[in-house]
Amino acid sequence: MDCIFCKIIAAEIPCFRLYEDEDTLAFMDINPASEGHALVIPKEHFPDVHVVSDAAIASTVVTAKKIASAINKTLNPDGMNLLQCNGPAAAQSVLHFHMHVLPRRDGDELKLNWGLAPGDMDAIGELAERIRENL
Ligand code: DGP
Repeated sequence: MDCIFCKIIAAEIPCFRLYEDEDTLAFMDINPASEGHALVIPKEHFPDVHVVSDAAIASTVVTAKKIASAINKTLNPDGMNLLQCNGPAAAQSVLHFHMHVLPRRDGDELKLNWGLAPGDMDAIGELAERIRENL
């Protein structure tokens, strides 16, 4: 299947991996909307919330909580959004169900549909290591 996240799960393309269990994978977003932006996905492929299984969404949310906690310890942000997008108007760009874990800073003015811009891979990799230490 031509799905970038399925390829990440299969280790066909690299990622800054944070956590993995039988059902889910968490890794850093390479187009971060904020410092520490991470993604959590079910290993089973579902395009969006309308078709994801109850088991897959449940395990994804549990892993997102774990990742949010580790990011909180690592970066001590002022807030955090757990966000999930479906369809073009909601700016879903990857059709594999995923949750964004988005650390927030006071006054960062982050809006929905924030747009994709590549991050600094060295900084993202270094941050992934720090977050993993807090898992
Ligand atoms: P969404 O726009 O809600 O579908 O979010 C998809 C996110 O996935 C977006 O923030 C950018 C990120 N992304 C896209 N391709 C890759 C990739 O190859 N690796 C990683 N780590 N993130 C990716």
